[in-house]
Amino acid sequence: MSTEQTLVLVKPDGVSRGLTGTILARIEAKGYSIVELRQLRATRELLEQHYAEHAGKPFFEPLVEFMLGGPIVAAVFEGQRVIEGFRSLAGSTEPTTAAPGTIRGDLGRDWGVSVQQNLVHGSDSAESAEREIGIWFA
Ligand code: RTP
Ligand code: MG
Repeated sequence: MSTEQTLVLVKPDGVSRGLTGTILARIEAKGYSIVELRQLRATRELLEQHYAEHAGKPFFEPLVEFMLGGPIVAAVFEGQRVIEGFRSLAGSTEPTTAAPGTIRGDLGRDWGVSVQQNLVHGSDSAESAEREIGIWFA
């Protein structure tokens, strides 16, 4: 299988808790390589593009507000099956019940807010990865 790339975001909760290094180290330790890395403040326009599939859902506006709330670290990681591999490493969406051993399961929990603050984002398919890398690394 040929090498592929995925977009990873350390969301504002991960950056503000000082977990950027820990999270990036876990991904590198699994054997994936960083090919792009930057910290930035997202704009509403950027987030509306990134989360277009969720437009209109009840959590959309709280999600955008959360993602506007602080700096984000965006990275492109590369390796065989990295899209699937990173999502496995990240764990399921809800951090309270994400499996121990995963980023969300080990480092996250419910904070009683209106949206899941779950530390990371990872592209869910090759098409999403190409689209999202184009948004964050235009
Ligand atoms: P991601 O896209 O961030 O990698 O996470 P995911 O696939 O596991 O989750 P997805 O369903 O794509 O939802 C995107 C993000 O929206 C927030 N969310 N909160 N009901 C809720 O509180 C809720 N549902 C979704 C999470 O931050 C989730 O990662
Ligand atoms: Mg998703």
